[in-house]
Amino acid sequence: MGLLIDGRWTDQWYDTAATGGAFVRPETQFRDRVSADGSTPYRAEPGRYHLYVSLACPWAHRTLIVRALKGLEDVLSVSVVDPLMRENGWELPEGADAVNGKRFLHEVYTKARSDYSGRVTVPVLWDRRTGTIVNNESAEIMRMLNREFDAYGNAALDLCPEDLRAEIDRVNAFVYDRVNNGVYKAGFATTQDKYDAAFDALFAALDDLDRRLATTRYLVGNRLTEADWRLFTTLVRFDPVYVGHFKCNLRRIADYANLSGYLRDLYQVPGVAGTVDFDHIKRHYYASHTMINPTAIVPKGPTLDLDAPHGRERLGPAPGAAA
Ligand SMILES: N[C@@H](CCC(=O)N[C@@H](CS)C(=O)NCC(=O)O)C(=O)O
Repeated sequence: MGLLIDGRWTDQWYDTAATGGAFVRPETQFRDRVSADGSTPYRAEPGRYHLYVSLACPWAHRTLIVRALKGLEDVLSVSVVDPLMRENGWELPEGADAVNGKRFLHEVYTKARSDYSGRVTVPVLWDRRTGTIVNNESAEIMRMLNREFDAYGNAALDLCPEDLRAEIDRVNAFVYDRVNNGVYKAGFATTQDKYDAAFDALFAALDDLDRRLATTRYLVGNRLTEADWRLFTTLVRFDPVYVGHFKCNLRRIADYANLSGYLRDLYQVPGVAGTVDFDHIKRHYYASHTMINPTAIVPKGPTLDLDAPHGRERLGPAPGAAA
């Protein structure tokens, strides 16, 4: 694990000394936009863009879900990095990078910007035409895939309808801070008080979401939206990884009356299960973060049955009707 400093790879762990033991996620740097109408330098075109992802990473996973639900598999190609992220950061297995032929993801970053300084993260949206990174912020990539490629994908599905947008943004901000990033704040904290604070905030938020999902099938407007998918990628990793590896062990998702069925409901939406890879998920976390788990042993459990009935039909419309 490391980062680029003036275009040179340096192997070092997150610096929590500067923040009193707290994990603080750095700002993402590539923030350009693909546009349907060519109003930005990056016009949406089939076959032009490429996505670098890790199947382990919850942020990259969100973009893969939108790609699948919007039927963009043939429009947007994908490279999957190796689940292990060690001293060279993310690595591309032999033959995985059909676009740039690179071995390390940091080489893709320096191809885009030779003096780049910062972390080398997934997902990355690459433009074959101009040979650069358009964007490496999953929240923004999700929005682009939801709307800008509608000429080539499932235009009938809108995961962020205008009338729900303000509420989606509000829920996203809460879920991001307390849950998506909350598990990392607990897991990467290097002092007891920062861990305790992140832990308490996380479980208070999960309790709150569980109450909210007692009466509605989905988080916003009782339609299946981006807000649900952003929560889903953390929930699906929770019991197999965050409970043990990140010490988020007050409760499992399986113990929650409503979140447990909600997780299965989302998992069973056609196209979604194919984006979930528990082998990559477990191997990445347990075997990459050797300062948390020095032996790199990957636990065999728990047993999960996300195909079991979820019983949430009575609370709202089926996912297809939510379009
Ligand atoms: N803000 C970014 C965060 C992405 C992110 O942190 N990805 C992790 C994997 S889960 C990563 O690549 N970490 C490598 C590192 O921090 O060096 C996004 O949502 O796209």
